[in-house]
Amino acid sequence: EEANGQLTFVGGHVKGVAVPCAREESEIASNIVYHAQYTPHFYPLRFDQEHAFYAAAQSVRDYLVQRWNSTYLQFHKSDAKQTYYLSMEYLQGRALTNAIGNLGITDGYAQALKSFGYLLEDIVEQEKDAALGNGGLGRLASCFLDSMATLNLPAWGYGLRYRYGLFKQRITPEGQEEVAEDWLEKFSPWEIVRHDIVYPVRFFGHVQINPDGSRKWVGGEVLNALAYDVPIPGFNTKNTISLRLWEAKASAEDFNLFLFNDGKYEDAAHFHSKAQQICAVLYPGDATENGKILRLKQQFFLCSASLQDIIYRFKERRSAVNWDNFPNKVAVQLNDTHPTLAIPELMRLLMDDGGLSWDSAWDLTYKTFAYTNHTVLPEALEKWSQDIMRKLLPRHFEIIEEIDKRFKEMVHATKKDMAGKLPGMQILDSSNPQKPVVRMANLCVVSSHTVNGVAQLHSDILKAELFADYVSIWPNKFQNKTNGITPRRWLLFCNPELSQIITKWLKTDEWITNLDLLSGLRTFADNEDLQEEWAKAKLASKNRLVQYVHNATGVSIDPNSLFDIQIKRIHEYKRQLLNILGAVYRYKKLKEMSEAERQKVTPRTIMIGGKAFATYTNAKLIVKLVNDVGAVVNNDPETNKYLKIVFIPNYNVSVAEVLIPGSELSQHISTAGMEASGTSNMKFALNGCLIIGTLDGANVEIREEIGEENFFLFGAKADEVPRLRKEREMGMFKPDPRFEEAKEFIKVGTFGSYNYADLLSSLEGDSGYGRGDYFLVGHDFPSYLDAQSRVDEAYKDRKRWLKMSILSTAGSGKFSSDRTIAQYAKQIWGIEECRVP
Ligand code: T68
Repeated sequence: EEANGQLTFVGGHVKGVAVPCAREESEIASNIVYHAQYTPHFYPLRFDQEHAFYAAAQSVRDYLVQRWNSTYLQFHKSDAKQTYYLSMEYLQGRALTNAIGNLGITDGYAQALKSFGYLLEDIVEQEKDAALGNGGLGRLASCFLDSMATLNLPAWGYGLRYRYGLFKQRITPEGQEEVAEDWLEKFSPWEIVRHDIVYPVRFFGHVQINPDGSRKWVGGEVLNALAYDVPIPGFNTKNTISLRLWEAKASAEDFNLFLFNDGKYEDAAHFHSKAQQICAVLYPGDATENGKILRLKQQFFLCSASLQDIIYRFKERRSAVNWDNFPNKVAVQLNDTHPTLAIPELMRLLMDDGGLSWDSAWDLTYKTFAYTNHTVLPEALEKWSQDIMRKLLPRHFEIIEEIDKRFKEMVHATKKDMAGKLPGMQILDSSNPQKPVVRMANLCVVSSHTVNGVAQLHSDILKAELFADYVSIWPNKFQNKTNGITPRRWLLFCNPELSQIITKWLKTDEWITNLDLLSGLRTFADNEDLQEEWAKAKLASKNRLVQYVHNATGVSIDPNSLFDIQIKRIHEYKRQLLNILGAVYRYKKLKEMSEAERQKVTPRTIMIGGKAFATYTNAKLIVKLVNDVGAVVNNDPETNKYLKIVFIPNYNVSVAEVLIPGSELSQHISTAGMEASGTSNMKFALNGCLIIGTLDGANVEIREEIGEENFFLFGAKADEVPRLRKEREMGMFKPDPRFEEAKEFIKVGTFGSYNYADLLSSLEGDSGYGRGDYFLVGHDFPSYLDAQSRVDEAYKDRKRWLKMSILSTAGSGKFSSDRTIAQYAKQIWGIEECRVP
């Protein structure tokens, strides 16, 4: 409050006019004050941490808007070929640290906020995670956007603006509870609504045949797609690309005033409520028919709006439309099969709106699309009921039938020897007359010029198994693009201590955009000075993690114990059960030891975090089991100096940013052949964390890069798995007594009264649904324990451990998403740099 009785903001002392996009501390401070005053979302007499966050974020947005506009203009003027990444999911996490870091204004913001009495660390904590994704697939899309911008590539992302993203996980005595997470509660300061970018999207209706034989989709319900842009800044470049998220809207004309005035409020707003349903939640449960239709509507909504926008931009950039040029200007990447409907939608737009013949439209469509597969799990391969598809999208169903028919004709005409394989290859599968389906992966393979897997082993499995028959038809269609992660978010910003040390020892910070330079650390892996600095940085991160765990769970953990972490979606194939059974065995042995024996044991803190899909019973039981085990173990005064087991609740991107820098060992222990790639393995290795893991997904390549002596390997190999399953079915499996001991210790009620017999029975029996240990936990258990003993031994030798840790970081260069995206750009998309001067 000033002397004249006027009320003013904290920071109101800052003089000078707001200068958007300033780099001076005092100007930045003015900009923050400006936004606090003139972008009024808050009660004006309050300038608390939350208000400071929103004002700061809005001032940062000014830079982004300016750069976004220059980038758009640059792409427009150069008319470069542009990639459009279509994904139903983006796991963006928080944006403030990343934005100011990429713009190079972190210090200015830290200083400016300090002048108001705030710490930047506290202000960034105010931001809610944007969690418009489930897991690895969504986070990969977000890392890719960061790399596309940083590499100055003409590329954009398209997605959906879900009102509620991934649920918040609450842990109760019953286990996991899902709560809707309102990331838009206050509003998101990063998105810019584009009221002038609106496209109609139709559902249902019927196909009209015109006198000239052409076809038109008419009738049904029409909703509008409205664009929201989230600017994505590149690192150390002006280029700022866009993540365009679509929201569904009904038009004013669809609001029935007559019904409303008649008191029928719900009927009056019928279409408005239909529109709201589309973007209400990420991955609506699809157990019911309604749920299935809604999910398919979401997918089509993304595809139709995005393709209309792509075609609009193609036309905007030239005076006369020559469709032949379309694939020279447009590349579309399908992030798994979820956006497959973009294929028939482009066919429809080209033929029914553009007047092209089937052959021309097909030629352009084929040259436009490429498809990335992220899984070989049969239950995750999308199949849509033909009945639902015909009803919701009658014209697209016709087009899919025609694609299928022509594919079969082509095989009969040119690949006669493959005709016998058509039942597995064709798109429409009507083998079960009760439930005829459309196989989306087959549609993608048949209609795309390139198909890729996400790690070498996975791509090899695709070629040898899932897509083997297609390889004989199109031997050159299949590629590998090993996943990557952005080193900005996953090292530079989340682990500033380690980043500084790396820059100091490499004498350059160019590793930030050329991650292969990390290999330069190998020379110093034995250097004691580096090792001491390295250990100090790790301890600082561990201490931050100790604080975090205490705040989140109330459990105190010892920063001198070995921090052992497994964080990922809870799934039986990822084998959190193997981890917890190993932990239970460790606890039992500790109980049996004398105190003198215990003192020789390497103290451990095992942390497990992850969300279970709401209807996945066994995954939810695993969450409960970990919590129940932790409650007993952590409160056992005899052993809790040597072992703690903590379930980290509500695992998400910003939690990962605290956990990964503080980790020393991380577990990537899926049944070989089942994890397509994994990407957190790359994040851990990059942060100097050692890996215990199977030869699965990208683990194989990580181990190659960092050296087998620096990787704790165990378990069956992918090519042994089918035989092991068969032997099990034939009753030939003899479980290790230690495995039986661990299970028994749970069954007798050591960890409470809940009866885990149902969960544990999945590991028992020879075969059968949910039985017979499909994921080979029992088979791999002894070699897992063995690898864990090697970990304990290695940790006792501090110098050796530090060396291995340094070599992990040094060998992580390959796993930058900059490398991955550069390969996509060159080998799939055919696009080149287009840099804002
Ligand atoms: C993951 N897949 C793979 N799927 O499991 C992982 N699925 O190995 C890989 O590293 C990652 O993709 C990136 O390539 C997923 O995350 C999903 O989230 C998903 C979502 C909806 C439907 C099916």
